[in-house]
Amino acid sequence: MTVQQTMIEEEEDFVVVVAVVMTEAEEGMMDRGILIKALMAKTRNKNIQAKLVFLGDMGAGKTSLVSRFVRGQFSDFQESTIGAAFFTQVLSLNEATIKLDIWDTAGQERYHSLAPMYYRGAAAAVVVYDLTSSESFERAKKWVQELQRQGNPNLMKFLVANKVDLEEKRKVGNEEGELYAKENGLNFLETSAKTAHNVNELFYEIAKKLAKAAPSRHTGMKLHSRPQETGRRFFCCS
Ligand SMILES: Nc1nc2c(ncn2[C@@H]2O[C@H](COP(=O)(O)OP(=O)(O)O)[C@@H](O)[C@H]2O)c(=O)[nH]1
Ligand SMILES: [Mg+2]
Repeated sequence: MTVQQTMIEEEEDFVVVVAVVMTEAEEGMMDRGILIKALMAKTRNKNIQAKLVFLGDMGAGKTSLVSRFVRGQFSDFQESTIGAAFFTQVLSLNEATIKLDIWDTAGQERYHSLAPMYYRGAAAAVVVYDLTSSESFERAKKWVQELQRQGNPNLMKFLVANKVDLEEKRKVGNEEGELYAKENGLNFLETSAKTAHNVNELFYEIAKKLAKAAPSRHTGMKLHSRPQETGRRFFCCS
């Protein structure tokens, strides 16, 4: 029995590799060209690479949400992020394979000037607040305003109320968050990085919306906004 690795498609740094396990008999019978064509037909869905940025007050749970999703872990003693942290995660949907480049920013004021670097090139932004803190919600609103003023107009925006496991300490009602999101054209979700409530849902919802927004016929596209001078904005397909 042999394992053949067949490169189906290459798009700069996004390569789809399919491993095929065949017996020797099958190997003898199988024409490699036919095999590759069959695999290509099977995997001919969209390959999308998208930049996703997490914004919000320090302590809201940005790193915990990303860590819960990417590593399946949660720590009650999560260290503060310095500057920003980068993660990648590949999500497979029926209609697309999405590689998310996730930027988890630090919430501290002293890093604020760095934020545009992260959200300007993003396809989607998640603004997180801690539902046990009204200040955190106010800070989230400031981030939303900044995105609306300076971000890409096509940027997909999500508002996330985190720490829903701390119901007894809740300061921001579900309706309050939902209403603000609705009025400002944001998608809204309440999550808990601690219990994992709605965490997968958040990332898959983002992925689904990105897949839907991407043009349907091409493969290997990148969902990053391009600088204004290129004359192309938001979805640019290489
Ligand atoms: N109870 C609870 N605590 C959380 C949750 N998410 C994060 N935390 C805690 O809140 C603190 C700040 O989290 P962190 O992810 O560092 O926030 P960030 O500054 O936004 O990245 C840490 O002590 C986490 O353990 C949650 O969903 N529930
Ligand atoms: Mg952090």
